Amino acid sequence: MFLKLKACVIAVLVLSILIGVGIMTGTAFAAPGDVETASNGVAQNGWLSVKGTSLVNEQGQSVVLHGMSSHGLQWFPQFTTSNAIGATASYGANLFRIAMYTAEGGYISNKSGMLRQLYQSVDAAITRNMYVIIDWHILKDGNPQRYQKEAKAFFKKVSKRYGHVPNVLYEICNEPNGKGTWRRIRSYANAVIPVIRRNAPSSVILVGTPTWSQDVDIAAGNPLSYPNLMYSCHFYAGTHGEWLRGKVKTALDKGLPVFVSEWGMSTATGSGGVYTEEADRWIRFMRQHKLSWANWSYCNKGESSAALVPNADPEDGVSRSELTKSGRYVFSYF
Ligand code: DCB
Repeated sequence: MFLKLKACVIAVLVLSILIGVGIMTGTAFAAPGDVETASNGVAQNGWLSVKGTSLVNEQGQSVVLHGMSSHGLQWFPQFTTSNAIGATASYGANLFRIAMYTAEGGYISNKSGMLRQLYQSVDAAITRNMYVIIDWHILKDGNPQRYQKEAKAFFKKVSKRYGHVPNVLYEICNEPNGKGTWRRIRSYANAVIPVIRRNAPSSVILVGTPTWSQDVDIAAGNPLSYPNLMYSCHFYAGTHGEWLRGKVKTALDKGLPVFVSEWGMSTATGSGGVYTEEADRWIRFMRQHKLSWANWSYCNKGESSAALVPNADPEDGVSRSELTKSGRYVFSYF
């Protein structure tokens, strides 16, 4: 009897130590597929800011964000629910990027519908203790000035709604290309940033760079003058190699803070590959320079950059068998 009681007390003790350690390390029995909150997210890091080329948390320590980017919100809304985003947190992600296309059936042609979906998605990421990027996903509309008026109205609204929460980062132009030169991006940024700053005085803002957000070296030659800005560099492992890392190196050496707000394991089309060896080089490079990143993309489209296999449904969590080759690779680095 007494022995049984003793065994019982020991069992309870061991169990509570296990639970305690789990909670402290934030890994409380996080089996892949469990839906939960980020363990190194907003509650742990608070408001972010930019010091030199580094992203730092409220305690002044450097912090690296990593997670998935959604595909176009107009096409894959089922991947931005609270459970779907939580599934990436269960693998260790502390960031989620919401790609809200301007063209291709996105915001410009369906303002109220897209705004509703965006709010639901951002709110979902917030409940998962994650940082979340609101991405004004210009692409076919190469020059961000094309929809500058709409961008100002949009960022006024969203910054008013989210300016008081530490979770949100604002990405003002995904990938300028074609006529979207640095001179034009600069002028656009100088029009949009003050609109955001009125409501979100210190939130981190990401600025896209010319040539599908590759020319960070050009931006470094004439950066903007606001604090708490970072500049986007995007890469696709099957297309962009050492030469693009060279541009990032040049930019960092000049003191430009860089954020990899989109990258993929495919070629620049979103398919082809995947290119694991080149991705290895990029991962090493990003670790070395403490670059934050979001991977393209969290969806089940039949293309090699997609993280999930066709028909996978993230609503009840994401099992390893639902991950594509790209998904397995990327999720292992959260
Ligand atoms: C970027 C875009 C992103 C695009 C991916 C892959 O574009 F930010 O929206 O995603 O990279 O191309 C793709 C999707 C497709 C979809 C298509 C159009 O994966 O499913 O049909 O968007 O909405 C890039 C990036 C780099 C370069 C070119 C593009 N580059 N681009 O270096 O030439 O032309 O889309």
